[in-house]
Amino acid sequence: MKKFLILAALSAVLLSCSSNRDQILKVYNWSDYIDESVLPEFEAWYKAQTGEDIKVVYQTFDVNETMLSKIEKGHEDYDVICPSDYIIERMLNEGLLLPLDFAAIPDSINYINQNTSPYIRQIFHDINPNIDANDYAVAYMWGTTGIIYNTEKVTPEEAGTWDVIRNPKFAGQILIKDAPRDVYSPVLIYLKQKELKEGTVTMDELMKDSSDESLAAVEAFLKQVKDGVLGWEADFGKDQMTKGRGVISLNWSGDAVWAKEEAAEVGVSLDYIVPEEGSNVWCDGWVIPKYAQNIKAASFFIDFMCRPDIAIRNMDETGYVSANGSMEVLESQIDESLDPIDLSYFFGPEATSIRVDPVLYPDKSVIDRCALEHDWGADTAKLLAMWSRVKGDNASSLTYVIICLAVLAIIAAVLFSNKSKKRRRKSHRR
Ligand code: SPD
Repeated sequence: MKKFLILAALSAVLLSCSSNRDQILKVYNWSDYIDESVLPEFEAWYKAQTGEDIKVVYQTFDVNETMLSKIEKGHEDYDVICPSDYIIERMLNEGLLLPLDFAAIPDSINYINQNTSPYIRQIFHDINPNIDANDYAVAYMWGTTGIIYNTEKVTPEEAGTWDVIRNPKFAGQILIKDAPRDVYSPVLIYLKQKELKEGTVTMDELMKDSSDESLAAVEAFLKQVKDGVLGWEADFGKDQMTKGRGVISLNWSGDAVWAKEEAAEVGVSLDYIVPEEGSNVWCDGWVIPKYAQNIKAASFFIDFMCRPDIAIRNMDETGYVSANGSMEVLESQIDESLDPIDLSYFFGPEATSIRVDPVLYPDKSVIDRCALEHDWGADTAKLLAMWSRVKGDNASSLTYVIICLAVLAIIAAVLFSNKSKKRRRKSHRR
């Protein structure tokens, strides 16, 4: 017994040595947002650069709010995470992020500054007028929010307005992203189109509008939408579209690229449009939270993600578009069969006529009708409450009906069994 206890204590010591936190990198990213084969490659690259071992522990989330709560409330020790712009803004305001310091990375392998598109650097700069988010975050992927539609069932005119998500013609075939902010923004833009046209409100003001009046208006609209909703989805919408189960999906451009390609292989034709009223342009970026335990490996990881060949692999796997504005990335996406687009806003002055998929890289006219979301601070609770009222009402009325039917069935069964018992007793007595 004594020998066994000594052995057990020894193994515990050995185990704690082998899980040395310096040799672990905890990454928390969106699901379906990386080519996972780059993770072991990072481990080998890190060893080659530093002579140190590293093991990536990779976890995923579906919505910004889940990830945020793990850091805000749970103080979890992730080393590198990938929030969206408005969440980066919130984390900056709350002092939850560490400033980035790439001093440990030799210039010869520093891929960050030389590759990030100036357009994306400007987006991050605009996140907060007082603190430059570029000092705390390195952009990863970016895109727009729009409508994926089945071109055999829906015309571009029908899909080209946000009103399509409550069009009764498509009831039961509409998928909506289960992402409150990313649904609220386009619906509010749709509802305020008159004011936008008249110039009495700007897109930027709408992105900051958390007033009770606007929340109520969006809630009323979404309550009209919900009867036609096939699913509120975090990640299965693109798949449902490729199988032809949904014909309309309020979604992100990266999911649209993925879905279009997959669908084409099984003979389903999908396309993507940013509705005419305007929408949201977004960017997700790598940051190091203040509870991180391995800042060195986190910095190397962020750098590795900016290496053009790694960026291209992540794009090809996920359908999303890298924030990397290098010529290598641009050339990897060229398709000579497509019409040229002016992408100088993203790739620089030479890129005025580039043949790429406009879902991947929208032209400037689309970008000009899109705006960046902003953090609402404490008002976010009002949005989440509205969201659960919208989604929950549907479930609870159905739930009430099911419960009532079940109770009635139980009462009927009890009454029936009592009656037959009495009948049996009577016939016994006779
Ligand atoms: N499956 C990964 C999806 C990540 C998309 N991020 C978009 C955030 C928009 N606010």
